[in-house]
Amino acid sequence: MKLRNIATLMAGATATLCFISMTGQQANAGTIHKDWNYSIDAFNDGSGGSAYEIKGMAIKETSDSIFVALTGGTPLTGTYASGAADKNIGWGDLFFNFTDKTFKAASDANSLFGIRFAGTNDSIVSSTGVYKNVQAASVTATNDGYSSLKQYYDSGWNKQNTQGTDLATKTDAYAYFGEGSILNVIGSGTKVGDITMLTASALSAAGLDFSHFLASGDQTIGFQLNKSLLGFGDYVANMFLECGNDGVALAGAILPPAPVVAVTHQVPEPTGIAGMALVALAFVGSQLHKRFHEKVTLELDS
Ligand SMILES: [Ca+2]
Ligand SMILES: [Ca+2]
Ligand SMILES: [Ca+2]
Repeated sequence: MKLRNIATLMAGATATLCFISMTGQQANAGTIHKDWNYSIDAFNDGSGGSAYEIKGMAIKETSDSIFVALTGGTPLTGTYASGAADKNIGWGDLFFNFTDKTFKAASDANSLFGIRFAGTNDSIVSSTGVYKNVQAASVTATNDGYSSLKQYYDSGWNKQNTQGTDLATKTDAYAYFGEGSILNVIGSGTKVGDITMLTASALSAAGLDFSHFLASGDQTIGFQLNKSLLGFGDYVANMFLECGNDGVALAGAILPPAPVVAVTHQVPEPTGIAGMALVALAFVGSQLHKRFHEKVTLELDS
């Protein structure tokens, strides 16, 4: 049975499901397989050949970590390209948008999270890691790439699942990204922490299995980060190559952190109306988190 994406599961639990509101329609959700949430990209929309062909993205959440994996034909250090300023075209940076805004609007508001995972790419920020308050920038011009998303599509690369199964059509892509510049690296932001790159065997041990979708690329890249470095709730994550020759997006949700409600005998009991309000707030918070978690678990089990 094809399970619905967590973002879709959360539609009833949250007032604003950003993905649906942005695209104006129900997300064509990805698939949960062995605790990973997958978005499988078109296998024939990588302009320039197999070295620029993304096949999919997957994300897994544990109690304290987020695992990310990308697969396709592009090595982590990129591939030789005579037309690029640095003679190399590689992966762009990964973005997380937890807002209910489009990608461009969230970028303009410095509201994105960004992860630079490719240490040799043309990201504007100087080191790999996780960044908050991010505004995105485009490096397609110095990577022999497309001047706009419209130019990419007008060149004949509009295929089914163009930005993965979660952002499947050109119409959806335009609604989310706009038709203008392909913003594919972190332009500015505040670094909040590092990532840990993972080997293929570590990814397999964590349950990653692109072969289940016949989507194993020659290059599979994965990393892990502390969950506390990111936001929580519904998100859209996405990545474009430095040239804009291919891109993929994935919709999902990260559970909110559990509220701290433990009160020991050493802590004076709250007194008065303010204290009672605090206790009530803690109780409501714990119940909401419990219901949130039960709902996701029930839906995934069904
Ligand atoms: Ca592709
Ligand atoms: Ca480059
Ligand atoms: Ca694509």
